[in-house]
Amino acid sequence: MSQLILHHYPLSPFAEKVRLILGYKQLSWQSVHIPMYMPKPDVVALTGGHRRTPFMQIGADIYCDTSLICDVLEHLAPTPTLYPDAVKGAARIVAQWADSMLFPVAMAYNFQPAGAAHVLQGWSPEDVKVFVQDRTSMRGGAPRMPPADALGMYKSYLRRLSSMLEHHPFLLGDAPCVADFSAYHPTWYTWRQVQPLAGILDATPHVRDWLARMEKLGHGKHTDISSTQAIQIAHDSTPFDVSHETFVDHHGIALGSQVVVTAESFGLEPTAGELVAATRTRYTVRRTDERAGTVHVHFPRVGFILKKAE
Ligand SMILES: N[C@@H](CCC(=O)N[C@@H](CS)C(=O)NCC(=O)O)C(=O)O
Repeated sequence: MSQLILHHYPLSPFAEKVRLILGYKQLSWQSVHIPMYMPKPDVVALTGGHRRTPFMQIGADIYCDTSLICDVLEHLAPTPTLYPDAVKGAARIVAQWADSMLFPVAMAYNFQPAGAAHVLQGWSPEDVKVFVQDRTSMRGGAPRMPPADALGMYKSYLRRLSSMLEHHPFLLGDAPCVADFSAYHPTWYTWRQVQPLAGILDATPHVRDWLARMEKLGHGKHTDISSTQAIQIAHDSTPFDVSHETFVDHHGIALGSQVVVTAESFGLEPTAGELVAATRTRYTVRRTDERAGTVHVHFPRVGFILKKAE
């Protein structure tokens, strides 16, 4: 099998979720650093439009969204599991809560003026301006949550996590599961990236200790490659055959149709191509790029909208 390639940047919380899972599963991988904001021509050459961070590549197969990346990594390396049998449903539900509720609250807290100044120190004023504009337009122009509201919500969420850690070392038991990785990345950001604001964690020592336990899992073994090399790898590879996968149709869109897949919210750049698979849990779109050749781009159903191309 081709190497796992993670396209990411060091400051990305969602990328930290995947890096730590790669460490937990002791996988070796190749690392491509991508830009933090648009334009991202080498990202789009592979994904066809989707611009969120991170995404994973295996040869000519591109996996978007960390929930799908988790499933793919679990399939490739089932042990240790992200979905322990006894808490399978709860693990996914808590992970989804952390990714969609805890994350924006934590980031609104982390990016209050003192946090933003810390993270962006050393950036040129032009870079800061472009970054802020990029994230504002990703939110559809909506303002970030006011810091005072974020503070109260974040404190409540940290207390809830702390309660979960009172009787065992990880959120749902004696070993980490997907919920731990999802709750880790926004709190890791507070702890490791915005130290001036990390005092908020002092009120929940269980959470602090758990962060330290999680960090020890590491990132696995990785080597750096360039985005040009990654595109060449895609170009020289053939996507996995998906023709045997059971087709599940909820849209009245036949396989072979030209479709567009878009995230449900935040970062709405669409990916267009031919629908070649739609399973219970994911869509696969086949597209051809001048530089990357023919690739299969995979999206989870949860969080994405499938439409027939106009
Ligand atoms: N649901 C997505 C969320 C990913 C996400 O929001 N990533 C942030 C970075 S942590 C992002 O894409 N920011 C804009 C960018 O990197 O261009 C996932 O699980 O992968």
